[in-house]
Amino acid sequence: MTEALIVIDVQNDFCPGGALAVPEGDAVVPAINAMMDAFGAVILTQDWHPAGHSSFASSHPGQAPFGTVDMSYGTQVLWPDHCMQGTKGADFHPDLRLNGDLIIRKGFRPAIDSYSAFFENDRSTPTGLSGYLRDRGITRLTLVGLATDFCVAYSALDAARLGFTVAVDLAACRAIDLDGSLAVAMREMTDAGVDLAG
Ligand code: VGL
Ligand code: ZN
Repeated sequence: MTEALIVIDVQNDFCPGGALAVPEGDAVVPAINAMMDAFGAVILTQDWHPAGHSSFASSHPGQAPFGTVDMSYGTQVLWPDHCMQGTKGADFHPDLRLNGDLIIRKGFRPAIDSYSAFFENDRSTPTGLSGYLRDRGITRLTLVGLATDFCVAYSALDAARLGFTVAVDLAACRAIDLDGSLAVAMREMTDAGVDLAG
């Protein structure tokens, strides 16, 4: 049976020197490259924001990065401008193998953020990935990439909710850890039945 490797947001802006650098973000690249051949399907996600995206602090006068605002779909963390469409920051890390079957872009709607590979942050607008996986008969997923406590965790929780069998290989993930967000994410993933390997 086909198992998919879902590689979350291994992009320059999430690596050291990038606009929203995750500590040791680039350290996941060799591990992920080495894993790819063991999976029957490899899917890459790419955070892909238009200029002026509503998740950027710069779009909210008087707000600073890492604060929060209330949006129609709930609380949204405000980020530095990052992963803007067509910029070097939005490119995949130059050493990441790009032998994926599918690249799924997310966060392209100006008024809503999308951490998860499956749903935007309203937890209901689909990206289409679930249908793609189901059409290919894929029921088991391993998630890796950046950041453990945001896009990886949201993707893992949505995948579990959708009925996929989900593992997160923590050795091939790195976290932002904003105000305890990593501990919360770990507990939520454990409670959802996600296998936290690595
Ligand atoms: C991410 C914050 C904003 C992530 C993306 O990939 O975890 N985090 N956009
Ligand atoms: Zn983003």
